[in-house]
Amino acid sequence: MIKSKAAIAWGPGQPLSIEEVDVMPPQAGEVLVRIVATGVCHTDAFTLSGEDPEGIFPAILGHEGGGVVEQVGEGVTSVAVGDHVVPLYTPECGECKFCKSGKTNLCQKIRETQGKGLMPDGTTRFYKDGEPIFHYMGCSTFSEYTVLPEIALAKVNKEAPLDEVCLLGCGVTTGMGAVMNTAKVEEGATVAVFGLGGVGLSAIIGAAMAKADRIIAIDINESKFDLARKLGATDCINPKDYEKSIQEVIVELTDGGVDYSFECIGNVHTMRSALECCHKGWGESVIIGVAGAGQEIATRPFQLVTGRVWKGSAFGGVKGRSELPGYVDRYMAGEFSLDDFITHRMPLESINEAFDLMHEGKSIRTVIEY
Ligand code: NAD
Ligand code: DAO
Ligand code: ZN
Ligand code: ZN
Repeated sequence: MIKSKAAIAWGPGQPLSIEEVDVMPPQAGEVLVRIVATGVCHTDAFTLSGEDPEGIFPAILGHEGGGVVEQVGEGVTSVAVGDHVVPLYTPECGECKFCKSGKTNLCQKIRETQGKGLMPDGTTRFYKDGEPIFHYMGCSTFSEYTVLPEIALAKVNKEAPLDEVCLLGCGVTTGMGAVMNTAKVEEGATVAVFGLGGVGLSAIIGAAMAKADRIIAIDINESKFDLARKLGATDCINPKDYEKSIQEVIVELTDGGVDYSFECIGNVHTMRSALECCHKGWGESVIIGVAGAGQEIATRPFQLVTGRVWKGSAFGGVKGRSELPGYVDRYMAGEFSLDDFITHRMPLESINEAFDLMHEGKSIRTVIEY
């Protein structure tokens, strides 16, 4: 057992509390990881708010990390002490029906226990004064030391700076992957991106890499527009500037609608706008944002009858162990930048400030450095 500094979420709506926790040793098939850095994602805030139907407390949140393997449990063969790793909330076992299907990245091998905040054997590795603390999304990167199943670790290039490629553990891979894997945007396409946080801006990077002709960026916070343009947006639109609906505005701007749209907000109304701004006959809309518990999407079915396609994407459709290391290598080769995303850096002790900055719309990503 070791001691670890961690930010504990004791309950919904409460600030995180920085405390020392006990971390139990990795069991068979598990790995102890020292987290070097972690991003703070909107989904952490969503769970902390109490809106997340899967939210369990007390828990150690965080799922956008980069770290170093400290110790391996019995039978672990694919990573070794000293390896650099990115934790995966979407693992890849390679042997379940989902992994073998070749159709999805949603490995289900440890889904049941992960959803309950537990390791695959049904227990937790975190304790505070003898009381169990739950894991979060199988990652819990808001603890300096965390334990993950081997199948939930991507081994990445040791040359890659962990305080930057940690962002590939969620937001950046999600946005880029949704464009390149889920939608498969092609050269010359017209694209609309709703929401210009870490995920939406990454979708813009993906669309620019795919050589989309026109990339329309939509947000109600205009302070995001400069960076969106720098990353490749050709048009930036604030829906509040128009009397008519944003879908009508986009349909008019694009001679009938976009080829692809991406909802990167988590709002069921903008999900509808994203679908309805797509071109009749072929436009595809990808939902990436996570909506609150119990919320439902709506549109007129005729929107789909007339050829628009509505789909969703988790972690950009990326298979973490086999494909994420390639994203890290592409970053190292200079194909895209992560610097622009990191608007703030701070120690774990200041993590509540990172949540405030996100809520105030002042950050893209804050990186917590241990
Ligand atoms: P973020 O909070 O940094 O960004 C959201 C952006 O949406 C902000 O710029 C905000 O100003 C804008 N926005 C809010 N309401 C709007 C509106 N009505 N119209 C236009 N713009 C509006 O969030 P993020 O970290 O980029 O995450 C975005 C969403 O993606 C969240 O819902 C998050 O939970 C989800 N997410 C999903 C996955 C996945 O795998 N599907 C992965 C990561 C994050
Ligand atoms: O396999 O049923 C499942 C769930 C997999 C989790 C995928 C979560 C994607 C969206 C959550 C936001 C991620 C930060
Ligand atoms: Zn995330
Ligand atoms: Zn699997």
